Amino acid sequence: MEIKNKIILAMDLLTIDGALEVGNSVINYLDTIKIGYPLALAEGLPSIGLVKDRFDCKIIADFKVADIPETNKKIADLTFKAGADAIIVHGFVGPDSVKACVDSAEEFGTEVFLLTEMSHPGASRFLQPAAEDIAVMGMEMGLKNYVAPSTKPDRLKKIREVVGKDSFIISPGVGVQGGDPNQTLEFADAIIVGRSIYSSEYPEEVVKSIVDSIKL
Ligand code: FNU
Repeated sequence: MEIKNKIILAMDLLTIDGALEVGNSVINYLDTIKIGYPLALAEGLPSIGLVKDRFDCKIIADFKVADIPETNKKIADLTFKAGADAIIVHGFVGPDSVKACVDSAEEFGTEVFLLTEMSHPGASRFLQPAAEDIAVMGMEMGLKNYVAPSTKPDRLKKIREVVGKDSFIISPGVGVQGGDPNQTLEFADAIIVGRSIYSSEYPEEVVKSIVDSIKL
């Protein structure tokens, strides 16, 4: 996926009006927006199409899909039907569950991002010990896109080693969670930033300063 300025905005606002307002002020600097449960549950699945149409941008649906294959397929089908260009899928559920989402993406001509390890401290207990194996599974399945944490550069580096230079890694946790844009981009292809941008009084200035600070 081509991502302008290597920044994905995590649009975790709770109203579509708020989301559109933030989008308006930053859309000149980015072309990819991540919509997750906060906005989709607050405003419904049509918020995906609404944001996509308003800003003519790519939408990554962060639904961390983690169910049995049959249910995963339904979730992915509905998400892509709503206009998402990609969906984030948990890897720990195993290859059959992930494949159900890949099958859906192939039908819709869209993409799957495989979540390997998460950015919050608690992820070290269960997910971290499995993360490299999840990445290995992704490579065995021929997947190209991965999610790995910016808050743990050593772990991000490890995941990069497993998936190789030709894979595409997007990395959440930059800003409020403590991740640094440039350090993250040593190993990731794009950063995901939410609160630092949308909670700021001046979202445009924040995005601009991140873009300026990134050595493109
Ligand atoms: P911000 N997110 C995350 N860590 O933070 N999808 C993960 O490991 C992961 C994610 C999401 O902290 C999180 O849900 F897999 O405000 C939020 O939407 O910058 C965004 O990335 C980070 O938001």
